[in-house]
Formats: sequence, C-alpha cells, structure tokens
Amino acid sequence: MADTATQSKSGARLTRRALIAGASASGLGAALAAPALAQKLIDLGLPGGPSLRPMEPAFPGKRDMIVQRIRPPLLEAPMDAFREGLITPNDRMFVRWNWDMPTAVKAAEHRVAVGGAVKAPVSLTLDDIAAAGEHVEVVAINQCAGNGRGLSEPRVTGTQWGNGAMGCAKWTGVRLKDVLAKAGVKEGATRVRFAGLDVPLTDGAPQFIKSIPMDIAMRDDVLVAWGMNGEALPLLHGYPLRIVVPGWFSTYWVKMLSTIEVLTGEDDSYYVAKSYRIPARPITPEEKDFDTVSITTMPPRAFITSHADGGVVARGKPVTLEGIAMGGDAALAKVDLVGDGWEVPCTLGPDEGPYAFRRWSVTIPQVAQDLANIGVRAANATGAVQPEALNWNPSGYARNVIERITLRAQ
Ligand SMILES: Nc1nc2c(c(=O)[nH]1)N[C@H]1C(S)=C(S)[C@@H](COP(=O)(O)O)O[C@H]1N2
Ligand SMILES: [Mo]
Repeated sequence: MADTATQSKSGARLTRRALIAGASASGLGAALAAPALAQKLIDLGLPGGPSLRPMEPAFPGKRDMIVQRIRPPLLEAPMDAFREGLITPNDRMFVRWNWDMPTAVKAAEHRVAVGGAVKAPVSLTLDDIAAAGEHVEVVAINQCAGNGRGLSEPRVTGTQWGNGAMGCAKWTGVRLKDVLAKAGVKEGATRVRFAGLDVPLTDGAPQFIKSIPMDIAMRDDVLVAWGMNGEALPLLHGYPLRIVVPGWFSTYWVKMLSTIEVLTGEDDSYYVAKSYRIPARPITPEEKDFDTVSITTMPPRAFITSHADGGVVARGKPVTLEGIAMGGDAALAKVDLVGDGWEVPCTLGPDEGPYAFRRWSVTIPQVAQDLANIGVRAANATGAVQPEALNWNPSGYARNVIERITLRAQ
C-alpha cells in the first residue's frame, strides 16, 4: 500500500520535477538533498508497464542506483552490483523506506525503549546496547519481500522492483535476546515488536512497526545491529541501530530502532495483520477468496550475473557463466544451470554461512548454438528448490521462479 504512494501530503499528484524541488524545499536535509536530474536511464525489462528508470548517482553514500522513488527513498541496485564477490558494498545496497525517513539522528540522545510484557521496562543508550552482550557478526542477505515484483505476470501493485532489491552484508551487533534480558521477558510472551524513528507521511496512517515470534527473537543470530560491512550503519540503512533476522525477508529488519515491545497475544498492527501477507495456499490470479499468512522466511534463489538477457557468446568457443545464489532460510545445497530439457551442476564458491550469497560458476566447453531460455536453479538444505512457474500472489511477494535469459551464439 505505502509502496504505491505517489501523492504528496496535500494530495496533489507530484511530477518527478516537483518531487525533486519539494525534497529540497521541505528541508529533507543534507541526507537527501535534491538529487540532480538523472541523465542515465536503465531498462528493468518489466513486462507489465513502464520499464525505464533513472540511474541516480547523487544519493549520499551511494554509487549509481536505480531510482524507484525519491521520497521516501526506494533505490534499487543494478544487477552489475552483484557481479563480483558475495558482499554487496554499502554504496550498492538497495534502500527502502515505507514512510519518510528522519534525515538526522543524534546518537548521544538516542534511546531504545524496551517495554511491554517485561519485568522492568528500560530505556537504553547506544552504550547500554553495546554493553548488553557479546558482539556478534552475521553475514546475511537483506532482501525486500517484494524483490522482483515488477516481473510478475499478470502485473501486481506495489513498487515495481526488478531483482535488485537485495544485497548481502556483514552485520555487527548484539543479540536481541541479550537486549531483551536487560528488561526481563515475562511469562506468556508471544512476540517481539519493533518500531523505528520514522513516522507516516499522512495523518492517521499506520506507523511501520513489525513483530517476530518469540522463538525467532531468541535465536542466537538475531541481532540489534549497528555495523554494516565494518562501518556504522548509514542513515539510509537505519543508523544508529537496526534489527537483523537472517533468513527472513527484511521487512522485519526494522531500521532506526527506537522501541522494542514484548507482546503477549497476536500482533494486530497494520503491517503484520493486514499487509505483507501471502495466500495460505497457491492461487490463480482470478481467485479472490483465500486465507493469508504473513510473509516470513526467504526461499532459495539464483541469478546469472556474468551475462544479461540477449547477450552474445562466441560460437564454437567455451563460455563460463557466473552468478550468485542463496539458500534463503537454510544453507544453499546446490545450483544447476538449466536449459530446455538439460541441466549441468555448477561449482560453488566460498561459504560465508547459510544466510549469505554464494557465488557459482559453470563452463560450457563449446557453444554450439544459441543458449535459449537458460537459467540457474538453487536448492537449499531443507530440499526447497526454485520452481519452474511463478508462485503468483497479489503482492508479488517471495518471487523465486527460475530466472531465464537467452544468449546468442555468434
Ligand atoms: N524503520 C523502518 N525500518 C524498515 C522499513 C521502514 O520503512 N522503516 N522498511 C523495511 C523494509 S520493507 C525493507 S525491504 C528493509 C530495507 O532495508 P534497507 O533500506 O537497509 O535495504 O527495511 C525494513 N525496515
Ligand atoms: Mo521490503
């Protein structure tokens, strides 16, 4: 819902130019100061609507990013961000804010309130958080639940992302369970809910708050993080603190964390009870009557990063294809290059843990003809395998159909 907000507070429809002017005039601040009009356009190959997007180099701390929206910012990484290594540099990490983001945070004054069903509510400084427990590093993929949504057929509503609403970083922080221990969780706790400093643009709209079940909150790798690839979290990524839930879509990775609330019942807040939900069973686009469940864990996915659709390869010569893959909520087990009726296993690169990207490569000894409709198919340790057909749902969540391209032999 918030995804599609293209209207200003006054309800006037904004042109791109007005948006940019508005961004500077309304004191959005240094962090998002009037990005220059982008000259470069990129084609995301979206089947159901306008496919061109500006490439924008002017966001603070970012190299060229695909601008899906300026305010609140929605920036997508171009696929060339994933061509090397398995860590996504901070300046290529996608950005997503549902509502306006604060453009300055005073670290010394920042507090995290831990309350709800706890023995003694506390208000923690950044130093308190840092001292709450052992410092932990986790390499984990930050992926929007709507990543690749723009490729859905039939088209669905929401940000028309290509596949660049993802990235893999090394996150540093303390365990959420150690922070919770500062307040002491009461018997009967069911979920832990998070809020950040951002508030809705429109009056009466729900705040972006999200919760996770207690057993997930108590996991050893679920963090209150302040570090991203060895640097302080950039403002765009939630300075000074964010939640990290490895293996879960990053809608739960609340940024600019300011409140932790222990719940004893269900969470009936908008972004849990009404939004970020998928059909409880597979449906067809025509079906309207179905139960829904919250989107939670990520399924396996793989991408070719060495070649783009329509690329040219040398006939009669060997070709090496490369890319990245992820297991989702479990370790990656295997990646296969698949064509029409054939498949070849790929070699996997360094393993940075179950929640990280892993590189894959495969060499075709001699290209005889066009490589038509080739794709890579990942499988994870629980046996989940990428499907041949799109798992279509009305919000385009959790896309993990095998992505196919065609390479021309010349
Ligand atoms: N405070 C806050 N945290 C948030 C959001 C938000 O709007 N506000 N969006 C969530 C969603 S939907 C996504 S996909 C991730 C994006 O994280 P990133 O911008 O660091 O890539 O942040 C999550 N955390
Ligand atoms: Mo998201």
